[in-house]
Amino acid sequence: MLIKRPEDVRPSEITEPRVYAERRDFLRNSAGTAFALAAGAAFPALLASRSAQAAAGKLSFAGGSALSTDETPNSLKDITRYNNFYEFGTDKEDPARRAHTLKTDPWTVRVDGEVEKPADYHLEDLIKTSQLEERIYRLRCVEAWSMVIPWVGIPLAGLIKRFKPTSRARFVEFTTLYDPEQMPGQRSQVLDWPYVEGLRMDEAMHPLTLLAVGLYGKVLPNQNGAPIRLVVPWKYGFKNVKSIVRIRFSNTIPRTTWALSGPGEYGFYANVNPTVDHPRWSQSRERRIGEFFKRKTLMFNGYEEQVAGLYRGMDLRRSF
Ligand SMILES: Nc1nc2c(c(=O)[nH]1)N[C@H]1C(S)=C(S)[C@@H](COP(=O)(O)O)O[C@H]1N2
Ligand SMILES: [Mo]
Repeated sequence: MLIKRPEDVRPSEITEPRVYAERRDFLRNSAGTAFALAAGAAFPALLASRSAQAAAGKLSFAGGSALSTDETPNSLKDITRYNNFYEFGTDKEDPARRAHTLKTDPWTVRVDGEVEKPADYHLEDLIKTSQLEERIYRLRCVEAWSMVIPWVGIPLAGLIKRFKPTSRARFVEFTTLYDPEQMPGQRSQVLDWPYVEGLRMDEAMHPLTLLAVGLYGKVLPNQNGAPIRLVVPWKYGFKNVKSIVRIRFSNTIPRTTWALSGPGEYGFYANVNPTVDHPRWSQSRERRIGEFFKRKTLMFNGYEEQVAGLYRGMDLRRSF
């Protein structure tokens, strides 16, 4: 990002996504899955079996969301070996090699600020009491590469309602774990740690916005932001903050890591916008990892129909 220019990536094999799509169709067509999900909140026995599944790395979730793209997901290999996670180094291959030092269980998420009842939540409890959904989304990095990723996550809007923000809450701030022992990249000053990102309340409440806890049907690999990370598909990748330990509601705009480190380069909104270039490179095209030719970048990363209304009347050149 600040460090590197977009780089070329060799195409890689994409057999895996096809196999996965077949498995998904199978799940979607099996009535049992739908029943288990609908009943999940009501029956402790099913909850127990769900956490047993989680222990095995699998997750129960509803598939086939109307909000998913029908594009072919990138391979698990691409998604887990080409990452941005500066807490584990600035090279794309660093997180896959080094993120095993992150301990994700037990994990607590602090909810505070402008909420009726600030509290610490055990992640396990949040997952057990939520309906997980699969959402296949495009991810567009500000470095002009992109991927398609089958997330499993919790729609953020439902959680926020449970947290009961006060009427003063206008923004939501998300903070990554700070622990240089587990996250060796934090020993270098490449960013101002901990990594912080934020959304306006209406963005956080948008039905597309997800807190991902899995991908390809299994719990999140560490390098992808385990155990819980934000996914906002119409924004540049850096908004999708990983390994979240704190969700704070505030009345004032959060001081976000990339906007602080390069105010002229990374805005608070960070909406994907092919007509507003990054000062050091064009944003009009992108390379889908695994493909050779570049493709056009779409306004709001292709989610214009769903989200343009959030920004009506705003000057997107100034509020970039
Ligand atoms: N805590 C933290 N979150 C982060 C980052 C990071 O360095 N640290 N990188 C961001 C960037 S720039 C991108 S493109 C996405 C990459 O997510 P992925 O590796 O799961 O594809 O994570 C985002 N979230
Ligand atoms: Mo990114």
